Amino acid sequence: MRFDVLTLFPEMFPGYLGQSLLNLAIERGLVEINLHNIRDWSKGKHQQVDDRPFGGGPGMVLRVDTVVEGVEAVQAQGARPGRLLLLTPQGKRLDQAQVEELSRCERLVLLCGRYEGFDERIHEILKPEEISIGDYVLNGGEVAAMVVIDAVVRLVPGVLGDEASHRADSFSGAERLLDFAQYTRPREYRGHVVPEVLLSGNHPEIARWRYEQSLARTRERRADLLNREPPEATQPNPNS
Ligand code: 6GU
Repeated sequence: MRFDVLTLFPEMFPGYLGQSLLNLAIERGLVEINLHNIRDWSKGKHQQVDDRPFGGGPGMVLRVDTVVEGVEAVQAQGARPGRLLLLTPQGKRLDQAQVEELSRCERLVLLCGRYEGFDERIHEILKPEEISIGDYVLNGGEVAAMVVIDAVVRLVPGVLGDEASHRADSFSGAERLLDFAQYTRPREYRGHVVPEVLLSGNHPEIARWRYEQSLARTRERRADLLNREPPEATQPNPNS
């Protein structure tokens, strides 16, 4: 799977990309990540990528010409343009169903902005899918792009050591419940003990206990997950 990231701060990514699971996926050739500096498509000797908003107001706005030309140049590299995602707090909030769908794409192009925003014509011309990672404001889309890459890459076949392990994750599968509590040695620590059932060797009993745990925890912490519609079936996108 190929990712292309367009950002004003490509230097934010290598530390994160060198992290073990991702680095392994890159070394095994399962994942390719290309970083592009939006500034490379700026014009004039000042290499200005943003400007003051027409009509006044605070902050700066990313220029339409620089961004459109940068995205088009990156999309033209490679056999297919891929799916264009724009990271913005105005976007649709990312969830595991969308992560699963994105993990089936061959190529994703991620466009990171600053929170003052993009010239509106960028949206009109490029028609990106807009993604937010939650209801709070970040200084830029870079951390959000890393979140998208992290969540998607672990679903790429061969990346996780144990293929079964992500099927048991919170939010995956038809039933979207929080994970059950896990324990390892020691059996007792500062008077806190491991639940007896987990030491019983009775696997049907353990499975039942874990399910009840998940359900109780979800009811307590995230009741909103219990009243949701099942995830929609999604259509493959011919560009990605
Ligand atoms: Cl994708 N970008 C920014 N700047 N802030 C966010 C976000 C994205 N998602 C949540 N907050």
